[in-house]
Amino acid sequence: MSYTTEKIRNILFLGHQGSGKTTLVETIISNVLNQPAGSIEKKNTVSDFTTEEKNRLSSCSLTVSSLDYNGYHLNLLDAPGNDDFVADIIGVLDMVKAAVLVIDATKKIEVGTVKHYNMLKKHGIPTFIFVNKMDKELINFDALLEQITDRLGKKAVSFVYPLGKNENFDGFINVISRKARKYDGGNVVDDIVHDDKKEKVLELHNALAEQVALTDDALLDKFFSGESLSMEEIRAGLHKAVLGGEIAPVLVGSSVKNIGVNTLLEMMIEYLPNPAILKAYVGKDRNGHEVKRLTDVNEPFSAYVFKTVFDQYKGVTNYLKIISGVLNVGDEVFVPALNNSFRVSQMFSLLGQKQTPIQSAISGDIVALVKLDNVNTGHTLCDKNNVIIYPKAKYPTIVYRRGIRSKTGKDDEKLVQSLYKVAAEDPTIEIVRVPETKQLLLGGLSDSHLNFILERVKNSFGFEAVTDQPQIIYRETVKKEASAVGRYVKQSGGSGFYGVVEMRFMPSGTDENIFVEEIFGGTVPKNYHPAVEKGFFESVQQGLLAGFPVIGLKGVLFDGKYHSVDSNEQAFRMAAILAYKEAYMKCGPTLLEPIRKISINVTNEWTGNVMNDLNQRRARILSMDEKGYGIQEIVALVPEAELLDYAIKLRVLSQGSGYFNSEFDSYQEVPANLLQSVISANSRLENK
Ligand SMILES: Nc1nc2c(ncn2[C@@H]2O[C@H](COP(=O)(O)OP(=O)(O)OP(=O)(O)O)[C@@H](O)[C@H]2O)c(=O)[nH]1
Ligand SMILES: [Mg+2]
Repeated sequence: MSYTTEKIRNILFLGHQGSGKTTLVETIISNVLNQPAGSIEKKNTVSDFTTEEKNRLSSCSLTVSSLDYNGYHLNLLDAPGNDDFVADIIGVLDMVKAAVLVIDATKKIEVGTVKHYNMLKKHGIPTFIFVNKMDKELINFDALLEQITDRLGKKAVSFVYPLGKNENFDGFINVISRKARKYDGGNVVDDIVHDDKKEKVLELHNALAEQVALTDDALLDKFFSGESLSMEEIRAGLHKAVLGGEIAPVLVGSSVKNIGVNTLLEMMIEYLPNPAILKAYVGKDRNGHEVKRLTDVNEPFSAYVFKTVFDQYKGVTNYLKIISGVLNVGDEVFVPALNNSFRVSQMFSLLGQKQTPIQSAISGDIVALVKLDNVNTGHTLCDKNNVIIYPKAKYPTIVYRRGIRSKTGKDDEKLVQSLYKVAAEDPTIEIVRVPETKQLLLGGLSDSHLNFILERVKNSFGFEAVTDQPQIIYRETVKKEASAVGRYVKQSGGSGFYGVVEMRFMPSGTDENIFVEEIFGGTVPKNYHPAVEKGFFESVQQGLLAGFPVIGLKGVLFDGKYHSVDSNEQAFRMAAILAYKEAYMKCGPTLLEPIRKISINVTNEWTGNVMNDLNQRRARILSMDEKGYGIQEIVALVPEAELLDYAIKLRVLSQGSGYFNSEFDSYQEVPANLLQSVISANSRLENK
């Protein structure tokens, strides 16, 4: 290996869907490797190589492209802009400390732009803003710059000023050096700064110098005494400010016309951090004590798996960031989560789907390992004698579920196996078989997210699925007390059955079902009480209102009769079941529905929409808090039945900016006006 940790640059490309991230990365690769650039339309880019990406003309998965350039080692991470695949971004936010936020100049600031920028800010990731598609028509750069600083904050400072007009966009003035660069066919040439632009460029230069001065007291004095800062002072100050996250430099260009891309590349290398300067990564040892690792080859080996990819031919590939130490082919690595060690037989450097074998990797680098059974996103790999476990990234909770069956009706088991393989790629996908209903549920973030998973299963394994509405698991309970006699008497020759019980049924006052006996004088002998109890607990598995399990019922055995020859446990069990059946409908039974606690994050402008809609979903608002960055958090209790389509609806209501988490809260009574319709739609009893 010809580079050190200091020469590595791990750079994450984020931005709204379609802003041009993949095309930009493609152009950088083409410039560095001196090969023709592929295009989204021709479906031949390095980053978008899966069938699903080619079908959609859009990235569905984060890809890594590693390049050697002028002694530097670049790992470019092209993220999908579509929210369905946000897990891929969340996985790397703690691993990569440099980013480029790509903006489509014609669309300006979009929802995804703000969302991604906030993520980068929250994780303290130094960021460049690349205004792409400058070759398109009707672009007003001054207005765009104003919108950028308005929506993303004053940290966004332009390093350049575009030249040429609209489709003739052909270069820019570097605000730092105040020199113009013009793209003349394939060549870049120096140009003069024309008079009409001089004033604007000076204004931007001064704004930039002021930002730099603000980072250092001595520079600030110099700046305000009217002295101009030297180029060296400006560059050093900018470097510090970018690393500290105080400035997000704005650059312009066109990915398809290859304008401004090399400037971006050079500036990323100059200003974005190298992994060696990162502060120590914190994890836990085997005993739960805090341990730290610097991004340093002399530290013990440790790495974090930030993404897992499945391919029907290659099997499972894990992408990992080497946090500390060195990893060599032949080394044994320990996976604390599995309490298992693996021998590394092969290691690869990545260029999209292309895997090039390598022998060794150093701290700070990003590489791929294959054939590590059960190793998955979020796992730490480490030296067995120096165990460290890094915290797993926090993924959104599952908010959208569908019932899944195989289309043929015969391949259910194979469908499930294939789903598990594909789902291993995505921490925001869940597959569960619901014990109560036996329904197989596929959970994710939205309908399009689940459709993507099913498309992948179809493309990889050939199994097609159909989806159904998830069945809601209601409960039943009672509101009144009633008693009944249960008689199970069969005495027709031979050994018979004789069991008679008198029982009271009433609300237990908790969610539990409780059985007690209050027998005086041995009317039901003690040895039969467990059989009565068994009959009671069997009965509550199915309420008689709509066939759902009963909760909160108390059964009291208070009287009965027995026969010295024919009584047995079976007879008393059956007698209890009969008493339950007799009394249940007299106890004022009702239906309980699952209530979920949801917390919604939405930008201020959509709060009104979201609140109006919640009111129509029988929601009870618990709190509403300003979370900073113009985001409100609304916490509410909402019946699960009202949330089945909420993941889709919230996107519409908030123009894609909102998201929510959800957890089970409690069971609550179905309102009287809805009871009959809920029973007829959901009853599991034979005669509804
Ligand atoms: N005119 C013009 N079109 C561009 C430019 N960059 C990208 N495009 C086009 O914009 C579309 C989207 O480009 P992508 O590179 O797929 O965008 P992306 O940000 O990777 O999109 P997602 O991965 O879906 O988030 C494609 O049709 C590109 O050809 C550019 O600089 N100028
Ligand atoms: Mg893309």
